[in-house]
Amino acid sequence: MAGVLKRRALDDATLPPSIQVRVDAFFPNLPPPVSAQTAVASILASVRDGGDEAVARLTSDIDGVDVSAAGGGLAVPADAVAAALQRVDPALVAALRTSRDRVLAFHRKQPAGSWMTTDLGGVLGQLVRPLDSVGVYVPGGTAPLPSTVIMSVVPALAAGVRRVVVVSPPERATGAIADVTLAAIGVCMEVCGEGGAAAPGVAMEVYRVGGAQAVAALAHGTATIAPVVKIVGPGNVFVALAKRAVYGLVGIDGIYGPTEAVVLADDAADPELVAADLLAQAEHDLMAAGILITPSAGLAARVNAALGRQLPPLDREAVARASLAANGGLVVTSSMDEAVDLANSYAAEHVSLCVADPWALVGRVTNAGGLFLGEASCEVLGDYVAGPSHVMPTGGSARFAGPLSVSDFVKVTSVVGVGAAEVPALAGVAEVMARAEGLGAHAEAARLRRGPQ
Ligand code: HSO
Ligand code: ZN
Repeated sequence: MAGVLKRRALDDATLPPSIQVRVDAFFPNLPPPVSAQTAVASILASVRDGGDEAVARLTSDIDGVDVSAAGGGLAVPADAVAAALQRVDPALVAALRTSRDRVLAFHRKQPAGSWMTTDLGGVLGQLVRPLDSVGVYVPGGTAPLPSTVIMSVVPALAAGVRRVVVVSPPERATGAIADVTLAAIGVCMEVCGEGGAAAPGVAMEVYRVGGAQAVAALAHGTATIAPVVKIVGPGNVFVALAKRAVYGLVGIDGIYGPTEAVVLADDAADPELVAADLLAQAEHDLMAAGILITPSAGLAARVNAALGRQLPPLDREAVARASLAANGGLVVTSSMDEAVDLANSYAAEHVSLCVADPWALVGRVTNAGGLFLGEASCEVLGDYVAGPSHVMPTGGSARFAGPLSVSDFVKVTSVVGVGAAEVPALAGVAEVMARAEGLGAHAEAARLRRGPQ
């Protein structure tokens, strides 16, 4: 029987001490210590009641940027997006376009069509239609993630959503969303709008606002930002808690916590590649988890040595080292079966199969946001360009949820078209059940359809 790998819950315990200090500092009117939950509740109420002014005050306090009307406002105009696209490295623009096209092609294959049947009597079926509007949260902070724009916006475009609202925090130094993020928004805009190749007539809007205040603005609406019907995308703990709090008022895709990767490897795996994949995970942030699970103690030792060699030259060595120490692991099991059981119980966002015959394990790894088969299929390809969205379930939610997909951007309406031929029999059933529930009006509505017996 496999043991368990534990992860920390999405609460204050997951906040690095630096953020806990900031929470206290920004809410001088709340009795310390201010928890992330309390801070988020306060932000949501402020924006609900105070609209744009509250958003500007919070953005000034938290991000140090003036987004009031006097400071240029919240909206990022299309020409600012176009200008950023001109400023960034053309090689990046080309890469973003390739990524966009592959992600679009992948999501267009996801079946989400309406259907009708006459096999069950009358006409029964489902209408599957795009959501009217969605808000896409794109994290900013120390490492802007333009890939997250592609991975969240493009599935919405593939689903046919007509209004896509992107929010991302402005950088303290410039007051703007990072150029690389704007460039990714720009390549998505290229396929929208009048005559847009992928999404004709789709309007994209961009606002420079982040954190719980962005989620609040999207959910409640402000004078500048009209409310959306669903909010998607990853973010920090404040974003995650805010999404959880507004769920019901709007839809959400999921609650995303720290990113996590499990590498299942056998003795034949290349330790340099396994170490590289663990480090690619660990460099995300202090809370990211990169875990090797293997039945080979020899491989674990070789990966450990490779980690030691590969860490020092990394730009983000300190982050990677700290997250490996806090949340990483080299776990040696007694067998591959036990390794798979452990991975299934952990239900990681990403599971890489660095084994001789990855297809032999595909059917056995039942809880994973994304499965990466073989040493060539590293998670990093999935992060940027393979095709599926890299927005995937974390925190064990892969037990019940999957990656962001077209199904997140559509709603299903059932269609019941019972005809004269079918109604007597069905109404008879309904009438009996209604009487058992003591619902006389229901029974009568059915009886009138049943007609004389
Ligand atoms: N691995 C992250 C996504 C990402 N990686 C963005 C690099 N940029 C969570 O799936
Ligand atoms: Zn990544």
